[in-house]
Amino acid sequence: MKPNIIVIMADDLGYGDIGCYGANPKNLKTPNIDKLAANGLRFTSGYCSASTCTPTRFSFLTGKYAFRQKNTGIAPPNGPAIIQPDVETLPSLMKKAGYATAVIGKWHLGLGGPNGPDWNGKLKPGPRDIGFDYCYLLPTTNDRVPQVYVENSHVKNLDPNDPLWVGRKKPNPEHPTGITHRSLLKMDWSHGHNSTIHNGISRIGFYTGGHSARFRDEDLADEWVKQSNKWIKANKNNPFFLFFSSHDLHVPRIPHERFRGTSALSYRGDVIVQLDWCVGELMKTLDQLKLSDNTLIVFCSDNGPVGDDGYKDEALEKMANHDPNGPFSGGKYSILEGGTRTPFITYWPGKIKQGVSDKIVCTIDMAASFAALTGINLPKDACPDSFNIIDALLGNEGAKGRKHLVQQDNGKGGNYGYRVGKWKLQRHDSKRKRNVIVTNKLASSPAPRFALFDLSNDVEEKNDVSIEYPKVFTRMQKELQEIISSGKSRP
Ligand code: NG6
Ligand code: CA
Repeated sequence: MKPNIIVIMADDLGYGDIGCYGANPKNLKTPNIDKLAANGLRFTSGYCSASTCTPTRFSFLTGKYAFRQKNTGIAPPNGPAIIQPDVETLPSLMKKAGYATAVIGKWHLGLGGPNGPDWNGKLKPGPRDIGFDYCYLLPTTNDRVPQVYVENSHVKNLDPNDPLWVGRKKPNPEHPTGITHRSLLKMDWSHGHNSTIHNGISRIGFYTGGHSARFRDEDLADEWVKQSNKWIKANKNNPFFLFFSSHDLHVPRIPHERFRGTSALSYRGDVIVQLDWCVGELMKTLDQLKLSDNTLIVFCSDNGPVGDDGYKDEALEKMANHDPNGPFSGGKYSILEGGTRTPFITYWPGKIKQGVSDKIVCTIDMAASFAALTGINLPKDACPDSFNIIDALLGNEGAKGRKHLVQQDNGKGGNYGYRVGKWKLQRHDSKRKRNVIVTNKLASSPAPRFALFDLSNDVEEKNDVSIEYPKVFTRMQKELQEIISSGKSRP
């Protein structure tokens, strides 16, 4: 039988945030994720496509660099569907291979037509129009309104007598916000995040109504696990593809009560422990159903780490000696390695040998790779930047991984990283370099338009060697421009 595939994508999880990538057990423990690594393949050059959420998720599902399409930057609460129904996607390929497909967790790729989501009606197009049979979603991120689940094409538990309204402007002068009712908040904001209040936390955007549909932040992780277990059980007799899209550790970081204080850090540490628990629960379910030996699990992240991302949750103050970005510089919002080089583990008992791989692999490659794994022909123009690197993902002898990779920050027209072997080219079209995790507060410093680094002795990207290696420097600039201009990078 064809193997089941589960992709577990963490949110804002950095390279150094978990035990098997060097996190000190005195700060936090991640035994379940570590178990994946201890019995699977841990990549040291595993990447997501971008250093923010929406473009990475877009690329993951479409196999296309997000800088090729407008509106792929961080999606707002009322953003329309970004991936159009006629596009070949990872889940549509899996369907061709006979798989049942589902996404459970954070979506953040827009819902509905050009005017955005019809919250009280049918949320179409959505995941079910691009290849998922089933979806159970947090529509955007939990720091954005509204706090409701979307099951398939509808807001779950919505009472028609209390319609849900979502907007960008304050609906009436009395509407309580993080500014007018700041003293009532259970977690204060530090920048942005000061509009409508729900569950004692103010958010980005405004909403009213839909009270029966609203959830508690504390319960999200439990809900993803519960719904995933249910779906896996219902599909245990056929091959399935599950995109488990965790919200941990995105802000607002609100662990369930039972996870509070489980790390020696702030809530940021506690929600990593919570994420690890989710991984353990999924593995337990697979074991119970005797599916473990026939299931490939990929564990990854959607962008690098950030300390203060808009709430006063003491993430920075209580970081102790924890290195969220491991040995790298930069994090979320940055094209430095810390922005996109993130945990990446493949696990398939009996099939993948335990080990550590230095091959370059990226979340964007899962489309072409899983098509190959499941015997599906990838149409020539589909998923134009996705490479079949299944050999590298499975740790097969002689596997090569990617030759080159473009990294980006947010949306179209931003900054780029371009990695080829040990070389890393930085291209800053915006002329600012973001190095968020170190200095924080979205700190940015002036950056030259182009710079070159030798990652074999400078993973921190500190010494620009463009003058020493002029040929490499100009060749890589040219190649990057060709990849950007040509509309595709897979031959
Ligand atoms: C930013 C938010 C940040 C986070 C990010 C998206 C402010 C000041 N900052 O605009 O908190 O939500 O968007 O993160 O509002 S992502 O991981 O989903 O890309
Ligand atoms: Ca993210």
